[in-house]
Amino acid sequence: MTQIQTELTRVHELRQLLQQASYAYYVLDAPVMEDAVYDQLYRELQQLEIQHPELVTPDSPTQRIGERPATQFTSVRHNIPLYSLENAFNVDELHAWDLRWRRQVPNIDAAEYVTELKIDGSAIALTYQDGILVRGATRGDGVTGEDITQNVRTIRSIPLRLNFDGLANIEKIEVRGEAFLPLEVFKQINEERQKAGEQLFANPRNAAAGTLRQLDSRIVARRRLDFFAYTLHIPGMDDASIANTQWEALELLQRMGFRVNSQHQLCQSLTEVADYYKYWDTERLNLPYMTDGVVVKLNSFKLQEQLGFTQKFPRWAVALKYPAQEAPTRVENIAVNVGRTGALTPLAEMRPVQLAGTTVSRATLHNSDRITQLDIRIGDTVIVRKAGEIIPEVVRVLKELRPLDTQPFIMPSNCPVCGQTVVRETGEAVTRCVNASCAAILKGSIEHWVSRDALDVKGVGEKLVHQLVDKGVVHSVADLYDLTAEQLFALERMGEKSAQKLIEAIAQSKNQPWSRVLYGLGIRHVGSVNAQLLSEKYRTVEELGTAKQSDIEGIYGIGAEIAQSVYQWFRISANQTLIERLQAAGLQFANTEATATVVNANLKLAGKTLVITGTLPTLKRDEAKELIQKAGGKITESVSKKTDYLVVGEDAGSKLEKAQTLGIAQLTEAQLLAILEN
Ligand code: 1X8
Repeated sequence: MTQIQTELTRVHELRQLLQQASYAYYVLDAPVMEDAVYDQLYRELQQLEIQHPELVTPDSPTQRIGERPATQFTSVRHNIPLYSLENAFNVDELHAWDLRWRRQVPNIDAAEYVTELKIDGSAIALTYQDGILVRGATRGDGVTGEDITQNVRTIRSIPLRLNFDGLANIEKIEVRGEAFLPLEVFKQINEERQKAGEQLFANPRNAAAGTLRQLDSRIVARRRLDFFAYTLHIPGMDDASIANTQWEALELLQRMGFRVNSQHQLCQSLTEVADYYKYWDTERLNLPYMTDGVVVKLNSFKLQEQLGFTQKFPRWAVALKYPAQEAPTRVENIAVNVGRTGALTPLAEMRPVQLAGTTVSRATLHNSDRITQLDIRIGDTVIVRKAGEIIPEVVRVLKELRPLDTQPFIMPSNCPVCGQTVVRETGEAVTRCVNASCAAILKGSIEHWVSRDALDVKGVGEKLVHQLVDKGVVHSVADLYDLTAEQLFALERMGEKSAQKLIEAIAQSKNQPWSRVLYGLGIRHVGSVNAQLLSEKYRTVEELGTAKQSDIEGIYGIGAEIAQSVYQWFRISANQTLIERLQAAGLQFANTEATATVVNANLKLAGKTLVITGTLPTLKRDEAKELIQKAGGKITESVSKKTDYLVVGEDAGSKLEKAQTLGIAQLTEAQLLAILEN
């Protein structure tokens, strides 16, 4: 296919996707797509249409604002349209927006901006006549919405009568804002729906929109919707000097009795705006409601009026959004990886896509159950998600876009590396290669042995391990200790010096303590924490190797599954041979006094729950986490009554406030390190 053909195909695909998504959202009330995903697809289409204006058609989703509202509610025409906001996805695009409006009004240097959090809910317009709420309407397509007055009345943070203290009695007022569901309520609703076997809401925004369009307002009342007000329209407001700026309008809304989000800020420069955006990027995750960006508005109403609106957006405001955590892409291949435990893991190889600031082209599919459940096929368009630090995963398949000739994925019956028949035990989700000499298992085992938390052999990485195994130089972890500098020097791209250094690094690993050696053996279910627990109780490999399964299980923190796995591992003769060889090579299979105290010290935080907030002076987040976890502590994201310590760094935000309210002990980095070292 030529480039233009590919692009034309993509344009059709995007239009179909967007059309289906907005129909599902606006008419059926059964959303099929995250907003962030919609935005991304929309932008991609917009971009393609800018490059190829000849491809634009009147029915393209870019040519209108929204779908027509569903018919159950009475339609209402908004007196003033509810515009949507132009999106910016980074600070550069914020600057571009700033330059654009500045070109419209020559001779302006300083301007004030108001920054507010962008609430991920559903916009509504409220009309007050002589201070009484007379109408609540959904945004709809911006021009025509639906009359949801009965439902709006159930929202407790919306005043039914305005507080006019100190204000002239104003005949007509229109207030706009965002109706939303607190995350807590959202979770609860979905739990109930799950129990009732009903379709789950994809996110709080859809749950809020769906709730607002409930015909039975008694259900709405039970859903505990909330509302933040952010816009005030009073005819002749500026002339009457009722409010001259957005800042004053927010104050006035508050005085009238509305809930206004308290996190708004007056900024004197774009730098301050960018700082606000950066600050909330992480801090917003601690809020009890969902946000997806920051709304930036020019403060002065006079300036706003001067700038006016484009076809779709106000020129004086912009939505500065946070990068998508989800994005659509196409599965080009499903590869099958074999790990060190022999587990076969399907891996989706996808067209590269930008996700939360990184390029993603592969996602694990975990096991064949997961594939069957999602029914992922080569050629499918899928939604991938990156949540926190977790590796990307496929969330769902957009079945509507599936090409005609796809085949369901079938797990191979032979190991893709060694060709031996694979095994899937009944009741297990995992298919395994059980050939002890499978090259993939061997490579994985050696990579694990040399890894940082195990024997920490510096300089031995994936590439070297693959060469050593593929060339037949190494057939077992123990063979590493028989390597000579000459053998390494013979490998591709290996200098004499580096070969010598590697030999030294391998020799150095003989000093690593018994707990690390145990972890390095790669016994299933024995991670570094369990290895520490076991090595503390069983001070030599002989003690552990001859322990009864029930005794192992008796150790605090070790469950039946782990105990069984350890017990069985020592009953395999190849493993006994491995231990003998490693012992002969000089590795540590017993605790010395020194290593014993290290192990004890490492469990200083056993059973404790910690939360980290702010930037620590020397440790990176991950490093602090790792230290705490190795000391037996548990890390959670948010502060609760169950939190034992809050580790506080610079620029701590709402977590600190919450900890103070709950009276939770705080630690500085120095105090944390002191606990770990004592
Ligand atoms: C949408 C939103 C706005 C604000 C907060 N959350 C939103 N979802 C705000 O101004 N604080 S403004 C807006 C719009 O104009 N479409």
